[in-house]
Amino acid sequence: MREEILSAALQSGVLLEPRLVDYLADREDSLERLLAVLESVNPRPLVLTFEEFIGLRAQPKAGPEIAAEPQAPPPVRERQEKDLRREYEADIRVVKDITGHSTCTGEMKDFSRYFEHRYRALASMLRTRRELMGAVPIARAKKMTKEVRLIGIVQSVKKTRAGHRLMVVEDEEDTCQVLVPSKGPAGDDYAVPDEVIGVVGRPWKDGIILGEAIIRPDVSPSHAYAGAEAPLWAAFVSDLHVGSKLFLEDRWSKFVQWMHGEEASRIKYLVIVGDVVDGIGVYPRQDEDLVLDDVYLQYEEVSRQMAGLPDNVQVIILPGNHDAIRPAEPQPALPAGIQELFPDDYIFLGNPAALRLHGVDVLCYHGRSMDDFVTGLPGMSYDRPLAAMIEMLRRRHLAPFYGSKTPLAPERSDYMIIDSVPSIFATGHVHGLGVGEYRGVKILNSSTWQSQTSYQRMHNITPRAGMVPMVNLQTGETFVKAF
Ligand code: D5M
Ligand code: FE
Ligand code: ZN
Repeated sequence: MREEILSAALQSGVLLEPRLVDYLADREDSLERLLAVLESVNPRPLVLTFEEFIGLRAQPKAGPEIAAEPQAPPPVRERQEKDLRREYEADIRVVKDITGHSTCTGEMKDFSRYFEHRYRALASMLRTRRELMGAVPIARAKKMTKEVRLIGIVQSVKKTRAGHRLMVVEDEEDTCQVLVPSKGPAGDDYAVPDEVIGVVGRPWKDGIILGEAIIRPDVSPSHAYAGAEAPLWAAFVSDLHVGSKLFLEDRWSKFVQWMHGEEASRIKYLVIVGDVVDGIGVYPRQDEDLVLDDVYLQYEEVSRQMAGLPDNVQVIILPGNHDAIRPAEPQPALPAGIQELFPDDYIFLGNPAALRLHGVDVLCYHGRSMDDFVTGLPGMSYDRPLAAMIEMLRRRHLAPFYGSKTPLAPERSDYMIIDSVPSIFATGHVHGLGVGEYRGVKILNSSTWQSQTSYQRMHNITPRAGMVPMVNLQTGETFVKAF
């Protein structure tokens, strides 16, 4: 089959992405599907990617696999006069989202431009910090004899034999070494590779600077939650992993039914922060965990699972690392061919996305970089996702680590920078749960609807499934409901 597919593609003058070849190789109807897609695209791309292929399958397949209607009739709505969702139209402004703006071609100049932008944007935030008044370029800092203040991007961090940390820090012209003594004032303040920091220190020897304080752009201590005028709530879910044998359909249906009740009548927004489907080929031997091994069918099933939600709830969907879109962040919204499977009023955004719900700034990010924070920063763990989210806010960056577990696309500007501090910051990914606050920012991590996979068991990750954090947009009050 593999050879037939490759030769069909070759004859059409199109190269296939290896992931797409793998996807097609073990499917019976793949040759005809591929030919149909190749027929329908004009102009033909030089390389056909997996996402494009999925996106181009715009015609829903006829067939008995997926019922068009939810199997159970929706519950009768109680006390409709209290349904504020009818009174208030959705009010959404997308503030920042890569969708439609990606320019990344993966060339060398993209990388340097990307890091230049990262450095400049974060350095200008750092320059407003009192501690960094009078910060000088590294080239000058190296020649100073008294206290030095500088701003740089962390190129590397090494632990010395004596247990201190030696960093190489870089700005636009020069680099220097900064030694942070383990027992010094900054001894427990760990910098991670590729983050932009301010250093306050003094010259030591051999051009090395002794770091006494590491300054982060951070959130101002006076930042306060800025609420909406309308008494509406937003609920956050993620990591449904539909298509997996371990998708918790019963608990998800309970949530859908609960959304019809009086208790939920103020929930205007349902934000899904990624990993809507389980996808295919995302982790080793995933096929053993799947009930639907076609990603398109998985999305059809998601659509069916969501069809029972009340009409006036505004659904917003972002992709995660299991979804059918490029894995490199920032990820654009799900492709049109998948969006078509859902009602017209659903809103599909990229990951991350900064938006305004009824005037309240909400930053949504699936949370892949938590894998890097957990491995790269002491004190972090998968069962305390809020701790990693606070580290993102302190660094004003969602994913500082470049070339680690989080794949990053070097776009013209760094979409992972938190350039304006939101009132609500929501993530998913770790299949945990967390609701808290950091300097007036409500921080939420939104659970999962998948029970533990063998892969997660191996990595000692215990999910906390079926929990829904929600926020009162007006007051910032939070609430978690278990299903
Ligand atoms: O992520 C589900 C959980 O699995 C989450 O806690 C992260 C963890 N995970 C995902 N990928 C890895 C790797 N490569 N190493 C260790 N842990 C990982 P999900 O995105 O749903 O698969
Ligand atoms: Fe997930
Ligand atoms: Zn994930």
